[in-house]
Amino acid sequence: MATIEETLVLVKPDGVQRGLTGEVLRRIETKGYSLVDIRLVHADRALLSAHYAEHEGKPFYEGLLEFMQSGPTVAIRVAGHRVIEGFRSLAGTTDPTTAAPGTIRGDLGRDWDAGVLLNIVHGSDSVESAERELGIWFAA
Ligand code: DAT
Ligand code: MG
Repeated sequence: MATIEETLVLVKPDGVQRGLTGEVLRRIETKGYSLVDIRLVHADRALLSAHYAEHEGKPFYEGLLEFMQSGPTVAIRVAGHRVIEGFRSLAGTTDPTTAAPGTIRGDLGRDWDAGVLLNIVHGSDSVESAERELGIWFAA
């Protein structure tokens, strides 16, 4: 039997500002995953440059860090078998304009011409990313 995985889900500042935190939590819970920990974080540049290290140097990087500092983020530790790929499936693909209907990004997101894609949620993409990111957002 596989061990229970944990993943980091973020309701990003656009999702929090639009009042979608409850809707994201509802989708996680109705899928059957467990909420293990949750906190509201107003992220600073140091936290975000650690979280988004893989994207440093990309054209959208500065805009992404600026947007992520524009308001509070809700960080959630979520547990369940195969929850890492399961939440990525619930979230949908990166671009909300073309993300499949039925997904969080497909149902709730759109293009706002913001320079960076505003897509409501983040979900870790691998076991290694999840461990690293949970350590960043849930540091003591
Ligand atoms: P994901 O969040 O689906 O894992 P990612 O890790 O490639 O996507 O990118 C991180 C975030 O950066 C993404 O949620 C939105 C933004 N982003 C990615 N690619 C972008 C692009 N080409 N233009 C603008 N913003 C982008
Ligand atoms: Mg990613």
